[in-house]
Amino acid sequence: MHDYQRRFIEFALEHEVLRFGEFTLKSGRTSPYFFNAGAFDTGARLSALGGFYADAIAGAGPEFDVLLGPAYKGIPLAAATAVRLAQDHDRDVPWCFNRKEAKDHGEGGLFVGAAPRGRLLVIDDVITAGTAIREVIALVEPLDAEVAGVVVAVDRRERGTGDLSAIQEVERDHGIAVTSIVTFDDIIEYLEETGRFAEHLPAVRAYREQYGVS
Ligand code: OMP
Repeated sequence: MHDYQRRFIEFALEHEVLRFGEFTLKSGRTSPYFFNAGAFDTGARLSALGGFYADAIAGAGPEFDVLLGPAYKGIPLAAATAVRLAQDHDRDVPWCFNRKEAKDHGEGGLFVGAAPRGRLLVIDDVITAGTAIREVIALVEPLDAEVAGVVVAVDRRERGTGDLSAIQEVERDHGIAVTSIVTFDDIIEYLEETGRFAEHLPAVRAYREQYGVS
């Protein structure tokens, strides 16, 4: 694990964005942990989060033309990432987001901000079973654009429909590179290293055993 990944986990724990307990996921699975990006709920926290995404993109992200933040949760994430790419990495990149419902007056359309053309880099919070990310791929299909990559804060590394992780399935089916700031394995490594939240470790390990990919 890199130092910035450890700092990210500590930052998420400090603001209770990453919590341990019992949570029902969108997929119906009962998880011993949950990452709620919406809990980065002040300007400074959102800016710091954007800084982690920007660092991940600058470090390992694919080539892209426009950042796309899928509604709703991806919108502030893409905005904060664009700001920090400009501030910290001297990269002033165009960014846009979609509406959930197309607007038929004013400027109209489904997208707001820069025109979603060319290679899009999707900024999202978490990938579990891959449902949300497949919706974004479908959204982009009619456009003169392609999803070149996806950056998420947490890759939960859970199996999708088969033995591969949801992310591996997306990479295989769509040829899209997926980058994450941290994975579930990094979170477990952090717990093991520090001894923090030791009481949750058995449930966390059991969950990886049941739903994780090796
Ligand atoms: P999938 O669509 O199954 O990949 O689930 C991803 C979505 O689940 C995210 O965009 C979140 O809305 C939500 N989620 C979290 O935010 N944090 C988690 O730790 C787990 C989930 C989830 O429900 O799986």
